[in-house]
Amino acid sequence: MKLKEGELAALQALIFDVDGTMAETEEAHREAFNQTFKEMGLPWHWGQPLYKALLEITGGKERIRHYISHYHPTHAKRLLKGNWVKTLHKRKTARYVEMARSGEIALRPGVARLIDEARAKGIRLAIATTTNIAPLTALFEGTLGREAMGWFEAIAAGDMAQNKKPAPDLYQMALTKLGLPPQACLALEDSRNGILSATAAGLATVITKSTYTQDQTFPEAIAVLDNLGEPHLPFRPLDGFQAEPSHVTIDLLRQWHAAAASHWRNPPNREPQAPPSP
Ligand code: XBP
Ligand code: MG
Repeated sequence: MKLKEGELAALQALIFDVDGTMAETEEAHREAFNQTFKEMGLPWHWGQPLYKALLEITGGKERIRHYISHYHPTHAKRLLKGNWVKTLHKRKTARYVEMARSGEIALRPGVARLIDEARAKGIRLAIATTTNIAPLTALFEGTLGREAMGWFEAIAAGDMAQNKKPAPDLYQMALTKLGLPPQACLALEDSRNGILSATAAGLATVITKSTYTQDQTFPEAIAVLDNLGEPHLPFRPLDGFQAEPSHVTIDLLRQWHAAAASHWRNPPNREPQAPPSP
């Protein structure tokens, strides 16, 4: 679908991040990493402060490689050789999948409700996540049900793209699969790497901060909230964002999306146009 320059596109799709946005998954990922280190006889343990720093690197394999290079440089040559990291990560994924499938990770407030409303109102759904398909499928099996994978028309996950977040690749892949321009979509994210990725793909982004991203700032976001809220549990606006406490509905997202679009068309600090040459 091609839009004319500056044309306002109605909201047609939501693109969800998964880890941190749909569910607070990172403690389960961390636990799965630590269990795997133990199982493989490694004297490593990722506590929360260290894991927070390591989350700067998206993707499990990339995170392990970064940890080895920066925290165990003398072993790096040996450990980074061949498929050792891949094997470790495969075992970690199996552990995480077990936890997620068992239902021990809950969706965050408002996520299931908003997905239901989007489906009922014909708003299309997509996913852009750095985690791989197996953890994503397991999370859905443990929460929304196995059929939920079919509700998302476009899934861009983990190793499907060459570059993980903050690169735009995963969001660009989701947009290509949807066949929509970024102006017709909204991204839902929880992290700095996530919003950088979405913004670089041209998407307006709503942030719901997660456990590990509380002290991150999101000047690019069209809204920053503690969560999506429920009718009985309103969201709290954060980072100076002005809104009546409420729960995020499709109508509210449409309003924010339209306001963001008019802002893009008339940016407040636009450079003065150069006068036409005589
Ligand atoms: C989430 C991640 C993921 C998980 C681990 O980032 O970085 O890598 O921590 O997943 P985002 P895998 O929410 O920005 O997509 O081990 O499956 O790679
Ligand atoms: Mg995330």
